[in-house]
Amino acid sequence: MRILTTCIYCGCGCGLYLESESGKIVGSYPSRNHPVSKGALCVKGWNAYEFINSPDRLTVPLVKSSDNFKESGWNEALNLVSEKLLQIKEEYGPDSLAFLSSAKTTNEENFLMMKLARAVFKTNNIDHCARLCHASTVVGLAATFGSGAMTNSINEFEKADLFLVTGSDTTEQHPLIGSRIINAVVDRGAELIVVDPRRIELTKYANIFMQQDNGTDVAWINGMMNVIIKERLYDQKYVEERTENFAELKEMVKDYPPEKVEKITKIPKNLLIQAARLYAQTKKAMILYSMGITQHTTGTDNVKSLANLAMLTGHVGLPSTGVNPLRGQNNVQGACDLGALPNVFSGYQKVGDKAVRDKFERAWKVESLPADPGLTVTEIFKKAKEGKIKGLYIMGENPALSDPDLTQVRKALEKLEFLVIQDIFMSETAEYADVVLPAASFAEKDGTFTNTERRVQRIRKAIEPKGKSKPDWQILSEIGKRCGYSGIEYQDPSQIMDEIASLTPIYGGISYERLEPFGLQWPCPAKEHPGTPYLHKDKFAKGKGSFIPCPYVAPDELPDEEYNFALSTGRVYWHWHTGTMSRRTSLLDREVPGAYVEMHPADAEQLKIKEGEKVEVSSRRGEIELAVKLTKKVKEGSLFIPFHVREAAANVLTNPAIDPIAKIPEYKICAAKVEKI
Ligand SMILES: Nc1nc2c(c(=O)[nH]1)N[C@H]1C(S)=C(S)[C@@H](COP(=O)(O)OP(=O)(O)OC[C@H]3O[C@@H](n4cnc5c(=O)[nH]c(N)nc54)[C@H](O)[C@@H]3O)O[C@H]1N2
Ligand SMILES: Nc1nc2c(c(=O)[nH]1)N[C@H]1C(S)=C(S)[C@@H](COP(=O)(O)OP(=O)(O)OC[C@H]3O[C@@H](n4cnc5c(=O)[nH]c(N)nc54)[C@H](O)[C@@H]3O)O[C@H]1N2
Ligand code: SF4
Ligand SMILES: [Mo]
Repeated sequence: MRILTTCIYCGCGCGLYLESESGKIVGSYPSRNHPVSKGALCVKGWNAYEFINSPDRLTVPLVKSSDNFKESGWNEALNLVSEKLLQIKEEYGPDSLAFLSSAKTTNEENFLMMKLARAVFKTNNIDHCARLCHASTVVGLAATFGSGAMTNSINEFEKADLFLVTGSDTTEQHPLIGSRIINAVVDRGAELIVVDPRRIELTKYANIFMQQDNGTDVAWINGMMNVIIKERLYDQKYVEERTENFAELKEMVKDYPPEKVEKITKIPKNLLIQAARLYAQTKKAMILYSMGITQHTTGTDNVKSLANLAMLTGHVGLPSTGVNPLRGQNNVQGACDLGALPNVFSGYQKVGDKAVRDKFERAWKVESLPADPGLTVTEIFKKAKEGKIKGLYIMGENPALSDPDLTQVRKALEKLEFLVIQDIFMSETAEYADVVLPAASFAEKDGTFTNTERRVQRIRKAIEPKGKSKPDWQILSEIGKRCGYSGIEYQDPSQIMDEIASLTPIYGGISYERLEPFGLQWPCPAKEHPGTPYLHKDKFAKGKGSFIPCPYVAPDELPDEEYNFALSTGRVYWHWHTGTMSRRTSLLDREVPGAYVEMHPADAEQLKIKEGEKVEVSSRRGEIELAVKLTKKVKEGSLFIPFHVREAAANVLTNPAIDPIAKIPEYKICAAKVEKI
């Protein structure tokens, strides 16, 4: 039997069929009519089933006693979790608890986790991996445009005349979007500008490739605006009618002539001028970006600068234009939309707004909801290490591998009085847990995911949960009930969606019935609303678009004499983050079986290092051993390590310094050295 569902891996949100035979998933196949994937899948989509059957799946609850895990019944485990969390709340106060929600789980499950944190435990300490990912997008685009989501849609790529891609290795990380770009360039002659410190696959198709130093994005973006204003190539009518603060922007970018930008970024000034002219003079021009822009101590400034550039040229609020953050996890857009963030309820409604709190208090039948914004992921671990966070509940995240500066993260996990992990596998983080709750996988439950273009789509149950595992929404609801709260009982996830729609204006018109067959794009405020392919038509979500001038600030840690390389981290096509799923998929693991560091051949020659040799890479925070991969993809003086492999975890090295507003860590540059072993 084949059931139509949505891919569990990336934010493209491809449609796929899971094929089951005698209660087991045996294959995954593309959907021809799906509006995003149109009959294609990448290698992860084709193989998005093997891990479901893995013998390593968690199938029973586990409770730790004297350093060993013992199998337990659900009743015993759920009672223990509820009692212990209530006890910590009573003894140390609600804000000694924290919750990490999950961009791997459904919208309904994220909504329930934030309901549990806020309504039952009375804390706003709830966050998730968006903090490590697009937190700078959420605040940067909200400040400039009034909405922190991708402005346009994937299908609009087909009519675009230019793509400016920066900090996104699109063909590896959003493959089905990457192939749309390549098709537009090859079939229709669309222009492509790539700005990336690495010579990524897309550079082969680019008209202009600008290879800047890591962490210098504000400078080249200001430089492009300098040229555009000087040569009067900006959209004066648009700027006058639809934006505010132009004078301040103009004044600030005067300070970024191409000669100066070349010194900061290493981008040849003539190339920058050429790129500025081309982007400004092409009507249907789309900006696409991802982690190379967001994961910096200046991540928010980077995002605001791209928004400034797009508004200056009138490239927002029209089809095939816009500022398009490519969201990473299958449901990270949804986890943000549903309020798994410390400062907002679902639909970005602020916890500090009394009218909003009143609305949720009435609907949830609770006396009070907390008003002060809670802690972010990065702050939660800091406070845990200080002993101020005592209890942590993590659903579907693996911070013991994915957070920066792992030595400190692991100290924080050890210090906790009580840690609950709800996962499908025994992750590295689960090893620190007091209780491990086995969750059902995406193939074993109903729900919805929201992809990068705001498309809310169904996932559908194809088989029964493995062993005694349960869907996350049922587990959360059981915990709530055991804490004495009856307002968290549901027969079916569609009822949770009805509650979401009643409380969340951007999801107001969404119901399971209306999501057939391929979903709806929010904002969808009413039952008869068709959904919204692109945002900010005629006016910005916040009224006038705001130019926010951002001067260039250097990264927190730059190479020096001792740590002489600029180390950047990221991903490869074949693997998924901490590898819990992709390393349990034979084909993917065969293609990339272990850890490696990319190094330029010229650097290797100087250090007398050969292809495949083992080296020690170290930073001020730790060291790892891994093989060298020689490639001209990285610049001389730079290194790149995919962070997927626990045996040589890149995050032992990374810098935990954060952006002051978005609190996102600087994963994309720190100082490191390499030694032959
Ligand atoms: N195969 C696979 N796909 C994935 C994922 C995965 O784990 N595996 N994860 C998903 C998730 S959650 C996310 S967030 C996305 C991430 O998707 P991407 O952001 O595309 O992936 P990254 O490898 O983190 O790095 C992006 C690019 O930023 C560039 N870069 C590094 N430093 C800088 C800089 O200072 N400035 C600029 N402009 N660019 C820089 C890198 O060279 C790289 O090309 O991928 C999603 N898709
Ligand atoms: N050095 C470095 N570090 C980074 C980054 C980087 O570029 N460089 N990128 C950062 C970014 S952008 C991101 S998004 C994070 C990702 O960091 P994480 O979210 O911690 O990484 P994942 O491996 O995706 O973890 C997801 C977990 O969910 C589990 N899971 C899967 N399905 C389900 C389910 O249905 N229910 C439950 N309960 N669990 C499930 C998986 O087994 C896994 O343990 O990493 C960040 N870390
Ligand atoms: S592009 Fe993303 S959503 Fe599509 S099949 Fe590949 S991993 Fe899945
Ligand atoms: Mo991400």
